[in-house]
Amino acid sequence: MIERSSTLVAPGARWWSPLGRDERLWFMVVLVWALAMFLMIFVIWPAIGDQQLTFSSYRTDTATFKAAVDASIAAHQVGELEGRPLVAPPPGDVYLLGERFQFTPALRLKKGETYRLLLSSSDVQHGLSIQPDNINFQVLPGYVSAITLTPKQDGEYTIVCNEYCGIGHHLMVGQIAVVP
Ligand SMILES: [Cu+2]
Repeated sequence: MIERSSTLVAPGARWWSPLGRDERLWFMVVLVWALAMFLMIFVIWPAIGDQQLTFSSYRTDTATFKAAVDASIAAHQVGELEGRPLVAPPPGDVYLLGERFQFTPALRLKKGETYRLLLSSSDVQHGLSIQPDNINFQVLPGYVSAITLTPKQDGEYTIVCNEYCGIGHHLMVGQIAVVP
C-alpha cells in the first residue's frame, strides 16, 4: 500500500471504468458466436448433418436385458458368424449385449430401414464404436443405451470396444452387416 503522501503515486486503475467501444464489440462477437455454436450442436447439425444420432437411455437389470437378447436371438437368428449367432431382426428394436470380451449377437440389418439399437453390458463398462462411421456410445451395466439409426450404405461394419475393459479388450469386436 502506497501512501498518498508518498512521492511514488500509483498509476490510475482503469479496469472498472466503462468498457471501450472495441471491447463491447468483441464481447458481442464472442457472445453471438458462442450462441451460434450452441445452436449448431443441438439444432443445426441434428437437422442437416449426419453426426448426431438420436439417443436415450434407461435403467435395466442384467438378467432382464440378457433375457431380451436371448429372445431376440431365438426369434431372428439366421446363421452363425465367427462362433456367434447372426441375427437379422425386423425394423424396430435390436438388442446388442457387450460382455467381456465380445458383442452378442452379430447383426444383419437392411439398408434404409430404421432400427432402435438397444445396448447394455452384463459386466463392466464398454464402449461401442461403429467403424468406419465413427459412431461412439457408452455401454453400461444397469443401463440401456438406445440409439435410433437408419443405415444409409450397405457393407460390413465393425464394432470395436473403446473403453478399456480388461485383458481381452483389444479382441473385443463385433459385426454389423448392412445388406441392400
Ligand atoms: Cu473393452
